[in-house]
Amino acid sequence: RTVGVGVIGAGVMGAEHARILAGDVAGAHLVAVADADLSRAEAAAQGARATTDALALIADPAVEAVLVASPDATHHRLVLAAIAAGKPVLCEKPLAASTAECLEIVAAERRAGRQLVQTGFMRRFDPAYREMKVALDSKALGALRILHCQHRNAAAPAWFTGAMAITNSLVHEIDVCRWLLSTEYSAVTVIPCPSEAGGSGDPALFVFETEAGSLVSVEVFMNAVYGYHVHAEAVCAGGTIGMAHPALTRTRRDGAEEGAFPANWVPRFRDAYRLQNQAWIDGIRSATPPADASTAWDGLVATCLADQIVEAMATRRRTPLVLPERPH
Ligand code: ISE
Repeated sequence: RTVGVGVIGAGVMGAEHARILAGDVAGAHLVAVADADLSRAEAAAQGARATTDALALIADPAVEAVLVASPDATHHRLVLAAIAAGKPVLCEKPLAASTAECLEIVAAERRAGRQLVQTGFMRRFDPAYREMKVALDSKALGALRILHCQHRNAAAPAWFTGAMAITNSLVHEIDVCRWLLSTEYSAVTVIPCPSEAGGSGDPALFVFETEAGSLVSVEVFMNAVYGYHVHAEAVCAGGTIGMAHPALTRTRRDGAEEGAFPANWVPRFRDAYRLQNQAWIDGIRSATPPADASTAWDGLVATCLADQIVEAMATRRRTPLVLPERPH
């Protein structure tokens, strides 16, 4: 028996999730897609039901699990509705817009008595990050000193506003680096590019100190022009391990060598999304949520730290990072 999934949101990510769930994941079938724009929902549904009513989709008995990929501000309400219906929910990042909203989700899940929420930090399933994690966990390269990360978009998406470089983009690094290094952050220093001071803060450098005594440096550049490029290199006492070029092939001609960059994150993380969604479905079918996946608490950590980093960007001071007490 396969799990019936309803997808909410049919933008870039919702359409991609619907495609993955309809064809690329074993043990699942796509039941319905909801979007405020019915024609967009229909296009993503590929013959499954299409609706403009997200709450009706959650209530639909044929929908056994819900994937939320609607605009960030709607996540909180929809995740709470899925929990109230007792349905597993995979929510695109960020889990919610504020720490208070995330805490509500964590509390609602606890009241439900079982793990229902997975946060869509898919990089934890990316083969390159996983290879780095295996190497770092083995300590074969010695203790980690610095993890250098680059997070570049060719151009900020049209829907980008305000502090989204932090709340929508940097949150990926916040999540994947603490997972990769099995540590929490103790402080952050934010340095916006001086020529952009008082302006957009793009690009900006974020330097984290971790409880494990290492550094994590992150460049976020939302308008890097040349393409989408995410890179990480771990510098350890006895060597380094970093990602290879994102393209699988190189072309040589006219005395030069080249490898293409994708236009956005969808091709770069295609495997990660598929493996994440497969792990989610496997977890539902076996009643054992995937061990490595990002939980509601991990979603809270990312949003909570992002809020503090937005403040740190404004003050430009080294800022200690704190988390609320984790409910037991
Ligand atoms: C976007 O929302 C994503 O989630 C992408 O993975 C990220 O790289 C991009 O910067 C975000 O805007």
